[in-house]
Amino acid sequence: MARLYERHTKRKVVSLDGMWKFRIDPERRGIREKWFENFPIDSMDVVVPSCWNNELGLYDYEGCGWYYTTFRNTGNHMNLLFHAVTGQAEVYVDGIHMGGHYGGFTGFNFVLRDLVPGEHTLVVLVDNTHNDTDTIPLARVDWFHYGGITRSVELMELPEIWIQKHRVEYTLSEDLKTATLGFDIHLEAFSAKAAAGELRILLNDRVVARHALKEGALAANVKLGGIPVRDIKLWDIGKPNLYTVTIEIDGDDSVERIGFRRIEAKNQKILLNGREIFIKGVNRHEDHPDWGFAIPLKLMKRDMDIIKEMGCNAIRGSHYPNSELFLDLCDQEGMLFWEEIPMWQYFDKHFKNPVVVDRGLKMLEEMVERDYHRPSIIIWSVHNEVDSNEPSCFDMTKLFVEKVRSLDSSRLLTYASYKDINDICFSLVDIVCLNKYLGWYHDQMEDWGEFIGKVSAKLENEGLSHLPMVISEFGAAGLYGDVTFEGPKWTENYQENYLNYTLNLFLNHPRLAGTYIWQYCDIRTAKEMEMGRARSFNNKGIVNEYRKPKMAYWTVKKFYSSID
Ligand code: ADA
Repeated sequence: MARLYERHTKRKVVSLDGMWKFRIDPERRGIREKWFENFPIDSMDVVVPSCWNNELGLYDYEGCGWYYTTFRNTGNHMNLLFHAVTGQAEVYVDGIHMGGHYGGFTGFNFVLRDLVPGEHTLVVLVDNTHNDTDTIPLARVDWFHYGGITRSVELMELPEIWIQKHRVEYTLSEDLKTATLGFDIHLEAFSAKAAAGELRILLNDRVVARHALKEGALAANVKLGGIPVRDIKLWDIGKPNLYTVTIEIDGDDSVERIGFRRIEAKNQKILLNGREIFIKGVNRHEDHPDWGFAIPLKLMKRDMDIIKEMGCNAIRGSHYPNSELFLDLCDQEGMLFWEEIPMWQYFDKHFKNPVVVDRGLKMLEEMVERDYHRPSIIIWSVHNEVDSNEPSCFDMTKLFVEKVRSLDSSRLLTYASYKDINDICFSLVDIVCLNKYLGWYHDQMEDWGEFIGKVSAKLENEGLSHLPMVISEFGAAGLYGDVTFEGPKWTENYQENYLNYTLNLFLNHPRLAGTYIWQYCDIRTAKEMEMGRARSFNNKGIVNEYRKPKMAYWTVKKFYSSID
């Protein structure tokens, strides 16, 4: 399953999820031996989507892997859509290279035109290698580089004229009672003979606009605006009022879900629909010992239920664009979301590397274009714990921020900083987000008050005192089941005591607009980090990797449930 609602009612959509053939390629022989034409017979049967690291014997494998399946096409033109393939993907249909895609957490597609009816082969090379020079993410990260076709694959039959992409925008009246809709729609035709007809826009199945299409155009851009929607029901935390927008032409349609809401940063506060909110957040990786990144819907729902039960109103998708299924859940359950690209702990040499900068820009573009319509997403973040005290970082961050703002000016923009009083990039963003582990890696938890004061004074001195401050990461490890009278570091007691102290300080601190606890669940870490991580896991989860609660769960619930 790719999404929680039907995005096309007129297209025939076939899921290619299921059993595929798979073979690892550690020596990278597949290209020269043309596996895309003759797939090796000594391959194994795997489920797509999944991570190959969850196959027996491949727990640690990072490298290249090849997938093979067949499909039958019913129509002349098909859209082949991958929702995520880790690292670099190369796609072959009937032995012909369709193209590739870089980036493991956003989708990509190929339009297969004039396909002869019958059976076709589909072969995918997945290169999940990372380095310390120019991949995003780098090899050294604090999560595991699971490999594979980790999210769904779909095949859609395309009519002669089809809706290639669309953007639904809206403005809200000051009293938040009326929305004005705007549309930017791109149509493609496979032949000039294709009949055009009429384009219609429906809001909750009611036609709100019509537009006559010109005959004979091979491509068309339709811009419509000024369409009023009165007495709107706002989307809000725990009140997920969603509207269905259908863009329809004679042979095709595209369905989008939107929510009317306004997010602002003003006078050190974050406002949702004109109301000051305190972000009660948690950092969540998409990780589980049995599924890796390829988490099934039921587990996503369980995570959402536990996070809501804990009193959270926000989730940070640390540290990459999440599954669209999980984001659909956030939209329909009224959960705020922070989305980012996996630029984790980069430094000067990377900021000056055009490959890194270009890849980062492309990932930001794909993330915003993919998830623009989601009411749950209130924050876009451009990197995590990079050397933002470097002038070269300021230059790169400026490019990244300009790219995101050019695609979407309606959301808050930030990055997660661990340079705090030495950071030189805060002027570029809407909110200041700080990752700090006082009382875990260094210093004492009692140093937090002074730390917040120092950063606040820095912002004051730089004329940035209007920016809200959020603690975007804080926490301590607690090994599940390790409970002692003394409660030293690594015990559940220490973690519980740590979160008790910090949440009590943060939730009552006038200068803070929110907190994201590190982290929701224990996760597997990369081999580059394992010597600093008991069990080769990051153990700062409030629940363990099997979602079993630690002592800290009830402390978080006490604090997060005590305020709105
Ligand atoms: C950093 C990083 C997280 C995690 C955390 C930790 O803040 O952003 O991904 O590694 O530290 O557990 O130390």
